[in-house]
Order: sequence, then C-alpha cells, then structure tokens
Amino acid sequence: MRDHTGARRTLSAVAVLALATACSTTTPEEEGGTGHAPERGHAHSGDLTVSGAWMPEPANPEVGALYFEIANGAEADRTLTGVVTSLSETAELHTTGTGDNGASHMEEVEEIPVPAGETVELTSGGHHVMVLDLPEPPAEGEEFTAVLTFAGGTELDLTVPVEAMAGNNGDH
Ligand SMILES: [Cu+2]
Repeated sequence: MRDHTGARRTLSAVAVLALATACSTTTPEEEGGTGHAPERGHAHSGDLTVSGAWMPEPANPEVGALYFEIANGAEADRTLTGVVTSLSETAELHTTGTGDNGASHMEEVEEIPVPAGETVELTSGGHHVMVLDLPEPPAEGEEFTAVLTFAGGTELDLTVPVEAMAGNNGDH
C-alpha cells in the first residue's frame, strides 16, 4: 500500500515537472538549446517577423534599451506604433539623430515604419525602444515580456533576455 502511494506521488511530481518545462518554452518552434544563454526573443504574425530581441543590462538603473529587428515580407507597409513591457509602465519609441552641432541625440517618435519587403533594425545609434521608469533594473540572465503593437492592431508577444553590455559599444 505504502509503495503504491509513493509511486503515484512520484508520478504526479514528474507530470507537474514536465508541464512546467513545457510552459517555459516560449514558442513551439524554438530552435533547440544553444548553451545557457537565453535565446533572443522572436515572434511572427503572417509576413511580419520580429527577431533578435534583447536588452543590454542597463547602465542607468532607471532606463533600458530594447533592440530587435522587424522583417516585413508583405507587399504592404507596416508601422510599429507602440511597445509595452513587463518591466515598467513606460516604454517609448526613439530614434537617434545628429543635431546641428554634430552631436548625436535621441528623441521620441510616434511610430517606426517598416516598408514592404524590408527589414528594419532597431539598434544603438538608430531606432530603438527605451524602457523608462524602471522600478529596479533587470540583471543579465533575466527575461521579461514585451508586446509590440502595429498599426491595424497586430500585436506580437516577445520573451526578451537581458544580456551583458559586452561586445556592444553602448553608444546610442
Ligand atoms: Cu533612447
């Protein structure tokens, strides 16, 4: 009797574990394990694909930058109009420009166009997403969720890893 109960308990523990593992997988088409580094976020809807989403570990504890690329395989232009993350209440679309004095600066933009058939890269020195008012800065190895909204109502959910700043000059 005792053995029987013990076996059942073990079985259900294994089942729960399997379920938990399945739930932590972000998409069914995940490309296998590549070491311990969390995979950069990706998602797609029809001909619209977002990939390579990541955040450098914030240098400023209240502000983080979110980088990714958007590929538009359709024949119609698309427009990124907003981003919401699980990190804070505020995220803005930014672009980096060069001022009259030659110094680079960034400013908020209403939207980021993704022309038909093109890929737009959001990265340091160009368009990017700024996550503001962080209650606490996320650390390397953590993940958060981001929802990108496009004109017309398409929403894409991403799981975004936080990575070390190394390898990136951090100049944005
Ligand atoms: Cu910015």
